[in-house]
Amino acid sequence: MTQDQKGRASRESADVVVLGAGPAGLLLGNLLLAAGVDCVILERATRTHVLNRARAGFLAPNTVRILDRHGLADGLHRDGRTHGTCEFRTADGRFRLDYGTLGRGERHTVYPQQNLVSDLLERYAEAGGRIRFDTEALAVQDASGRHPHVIAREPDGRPVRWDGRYVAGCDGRHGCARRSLPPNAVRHRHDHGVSWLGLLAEAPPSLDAVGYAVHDRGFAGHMARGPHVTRYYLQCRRGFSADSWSEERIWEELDLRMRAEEYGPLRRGPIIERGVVDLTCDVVEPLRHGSLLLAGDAASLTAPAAAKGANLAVLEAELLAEALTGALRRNDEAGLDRYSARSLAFIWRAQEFTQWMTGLLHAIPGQERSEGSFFHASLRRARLDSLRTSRAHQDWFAENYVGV
Ligand code: RFL
Repeated sequence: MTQDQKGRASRESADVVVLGAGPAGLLLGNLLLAAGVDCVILERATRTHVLNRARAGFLAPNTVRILDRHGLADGLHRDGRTHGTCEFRTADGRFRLDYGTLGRGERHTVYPQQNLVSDLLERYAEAGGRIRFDTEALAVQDASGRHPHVIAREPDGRPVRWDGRYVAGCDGRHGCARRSLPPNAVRHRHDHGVSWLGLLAEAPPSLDAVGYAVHDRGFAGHMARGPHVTRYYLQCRRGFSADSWSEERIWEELDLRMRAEEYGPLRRGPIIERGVVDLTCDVVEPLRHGSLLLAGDAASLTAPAAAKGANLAVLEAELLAEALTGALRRNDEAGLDRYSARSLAFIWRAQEFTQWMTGLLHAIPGQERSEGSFFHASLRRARLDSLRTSRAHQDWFAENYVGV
């Protein structure tokens, strides 16, 4: 490939141009390569950035099954830990749910997302996969026409045009695939109205369970990420700046909401990462627009309250790989025709459970002192009580909590 003499975009091609090297794009790339489908991954960030981005940690059993099915689970079996207990702490006391023994008896595997990304990247490179880091997709063009292509910017700033038969938009919530959707694409949005200060502490977990604290001052969460790193969340007001509180203030607030005085101290350590997350969600419908197909966060955003995002990304990547392989290896587009409806069924189930979980854990912000607040707080209390006492409710919770 050479740069056009007149400075126009140079041209390259692949049967499938995958945008984004997150869990969705990297799994898709691996599965396409394994099926003998020609593809390339374009990734806006640098390799170092991609390998160090700490996000999810709780992998659903279905995610592990998918990775197993394709021989991509060695790392998580070696270094991941299974996990099956969560603990709710409220003004009425605390209770534990051993969800690994409830419902279908399934457990999470705790394995940091950046480790999964690193495994997938390594396997993709070993298989000879093409990937361009530091290359930002700017627009997907002619997706419903005869010459679908992606205009991208190379690391040196020069434009490049990638022709493909299909474009897989796996470039997340702020990616180019979403910006390139035609006007008939619908984006259903919902704002849970809640924000979290997300924290990563270089400290061992403080309890052997996922901790959910429901407190008058707001929700607090505790999730192990490994023996030396723990994720904490503190509900905060919208517009809160992540740097507003000192580390001391953060630990005091966590102690208070997690009721450390009653249930034991939290193990402190330096806060190595912090950021504010607004709990919003959306779903794009449909997920196919001609040759452009969306997967992962590009297809749907779920608020992190129920840890569904990375798991949906893996599930959709497998469905999309199957569908693209059918189209390119067998000249059969039936799978692509079904892709959107099949994925959306899982997406809406995940959204529904996330909505339920968000309602369980939070007071409605801004309405704490309003007329309806007592009613809402009492409903939440009744819901927690039902979860504490009803085996049927616990089985339902377990099935939805670990499932996608
Ligand atoms: P990603 O991981 O965002 O990857 C998208 C990639 O696309 C690149 N990109 C572009 N590349 C080229 N051109 C462009 N124009 C581009 N624009 C963007 C980006 O650099 C990036 O590399 O999307 P993907 O693959 O769909 O995966 C989704 C998951 O990352 C996400 O759903 C989860 O992290 C959500 N999530 C959790 N999910 C779980 O299942 N379990 C959890 O425990 C969990 N914890 C979390 C989470 C998300 C969090 N944040 C981000 C709010 C905890 C947190 C704090």
